[in-house]
Amino acid sequence: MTDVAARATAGFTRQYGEPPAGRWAAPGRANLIGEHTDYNDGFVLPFALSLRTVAAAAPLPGETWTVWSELSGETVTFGATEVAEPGRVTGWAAYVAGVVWALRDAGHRVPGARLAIASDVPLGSGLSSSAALESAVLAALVELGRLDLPTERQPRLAQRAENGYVGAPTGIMDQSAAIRCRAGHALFLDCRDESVEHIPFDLDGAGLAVLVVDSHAPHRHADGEYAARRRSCETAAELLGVPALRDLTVDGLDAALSRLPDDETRRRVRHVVTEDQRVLDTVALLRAGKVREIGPLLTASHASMRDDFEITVPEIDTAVEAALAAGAHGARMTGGGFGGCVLALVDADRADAVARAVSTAYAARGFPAPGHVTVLPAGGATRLD
Ligand code: GAF
Repeated sequence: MTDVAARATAGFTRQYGEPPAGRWAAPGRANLIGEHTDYNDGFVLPFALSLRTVAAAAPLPGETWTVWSELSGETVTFGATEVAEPGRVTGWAAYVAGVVWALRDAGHRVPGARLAIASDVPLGSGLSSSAALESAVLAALVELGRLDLPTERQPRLAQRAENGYVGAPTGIMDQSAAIRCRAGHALFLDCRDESVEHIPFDLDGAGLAVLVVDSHAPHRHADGEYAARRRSCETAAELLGVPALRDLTVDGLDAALSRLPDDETRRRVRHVVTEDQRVLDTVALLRAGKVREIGPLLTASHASMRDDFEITVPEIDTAVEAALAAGAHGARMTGGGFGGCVLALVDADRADAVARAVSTAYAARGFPAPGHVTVLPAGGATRLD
């Protein structure tokens, strides 16, 4: 298939009869560690993928937005009425309308535009295709309209599009990764104050690779279960009298857990508090150049998601177990859960063998064949020309 930017340009030219004024790209992401910590004001450590979504765009006079998507083959047009209130545009175009809505709601004069979207980020794989779409569209509109919205404030706005317009109660991680990541680095983000540190993540230098396995498991009840996890965490923070679970520490964990009413809530809290600590420990190792040594933290994160947060599924657990048995230094599910992808830290020359071992384990359990790809940390949203 041709390059994603070329496909966006060709789509634009075919749909609108003229070339775009520019092309803006935003990546999907894998989260190295720190799952379901973002909406608890905690820490995350994602990195951007070289898989990207590209928005080719040109300004239009007035308040009309027309968007074509390669994936659906549809063109959707909406105007001021549809972006006056959340929910009026639905389906994939809601992510685009949501960005326009959130910008206008924040007081920006959003230029009308024509857009064409092409993407290499797989949908529904937990690699954050929605944040890539929002972030590419946002970058295009900010530049076309010369809007006063510095990069570090863009993730919050893209998140608002998703929370307020699309109606998904997600945290700030995915949009931050899509917008703020740097090539060769993981993004250490404090989700409370949105401060970031770019942590060198030199896989090549360490002779390592990150293998991403797409479980191809159907997302089971992902939306409802995600919202339920978020509610449990917020209720627990309220019961414990802290602004967010981030305010608990591993040292004070047992005392905090003893004040909670039921075992399920205790397990949810234990996941979040220990996961925050695992992010800090991972960052400390990476700062010291100890890349291989983060493996056990990744695997511990997976166990916590499986046993305490209960967001994994059999296909995902099978992939993690098979990768570890085949010699991965660590492996964990990445993303919101209930399907999606696993990442495994492997010796570069073992990546194929580990991928084969996962496929064999899948076949033995009768699961449809998984996908796999090795990835390197890439950069965040950018204008292409
Ligand atoms: C999804 C959400 F969009 C993120 O905000 C984050 O909560 C993640 O699940 C879990 O870590 O990707």
